[in-house]
Amino acid sequence: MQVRPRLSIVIPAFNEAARICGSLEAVVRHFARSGEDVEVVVVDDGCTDATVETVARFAAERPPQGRVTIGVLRNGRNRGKGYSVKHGVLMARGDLVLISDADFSTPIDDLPLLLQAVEKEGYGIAIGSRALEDSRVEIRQAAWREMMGRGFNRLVRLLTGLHFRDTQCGFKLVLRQEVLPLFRAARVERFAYDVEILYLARKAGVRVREVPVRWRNAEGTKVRAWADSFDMLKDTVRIVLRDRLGRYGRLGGEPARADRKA
Ligand SMILES: Nc1nc2c(ncn2[C@@H]2O[C@H](COP(=O)(O)OP(=O)(O)O)[C@@H](O)[C@H]2O)c(=O)[nH]1
Ligand SMILES: [Mg+2]
Repeated sequence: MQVRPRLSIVIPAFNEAARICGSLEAVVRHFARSGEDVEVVVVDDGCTDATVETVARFAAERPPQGRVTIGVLRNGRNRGKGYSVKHGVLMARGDLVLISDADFSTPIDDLPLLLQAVEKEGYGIAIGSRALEDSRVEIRQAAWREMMGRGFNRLVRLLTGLHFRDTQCGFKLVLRQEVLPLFRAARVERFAYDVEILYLARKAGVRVREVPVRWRNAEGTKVRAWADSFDMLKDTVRIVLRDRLGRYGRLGGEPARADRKA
């Protein structure tokens, strides 16, 4: 069996047969020269297309280079991006976990920016951001998505008191040991999962750094304009209510401490 990787890459995937191979190729290329052990975990979120077969074929046919292993984790049915990321992070074996959308709109080459924050500056979480002065948005999202993104982030700041400019960028790096209690407590299964993790991070005292990254928006988004925006807002309100009602309990309680000793 492969030695425990330093880095796991969790990719939530819902019907990504058309977009996933280019992403996996870029990942393999990125690590080809480094020789480090990297584990890619594609989380099959109840795909009804050929995502799983496509990933399996890629993993089987890829000429061995570097030490990247590629596996698929299955949700059994469609549960949502948040559930998929949680499933992936809980099962990942690396000390560091990169969470990325299947289309890698933020290229893997920007990983060192996040590593700098977590490995060198001591943050538990580094989140890619498209909304900071130094962010490099080279291919923009559709105007309605940008507007929705800005509006949603404003509401998140208002409702939660968090200060981030862009909670929703699909490129985040976490220190697994520090975030395990957060992901264990997390309940949001769809697109507002990021808000919940950031909210719980503040509650648990896990330090978060927002890092400006590149964004070359890939076509083929599956986010639905109205239905998903409404869900995200509803879930954000629920996060705050759940917390007020004490439902998140003591983060970093017994299981997390036991983990830390392991
Ligand atoms: N739409 C959708 N995406 C999901 C789901 N579960 C996991 N995902 C993944 O979540 C990510 C969303 O990325 P994308 O559609 O490119 O969103 P965008 O870049 O924000 O427009 C992709 O990797 C999807 O495959 C789901 O149930 N619905
Ligand atoms: Mg995308």
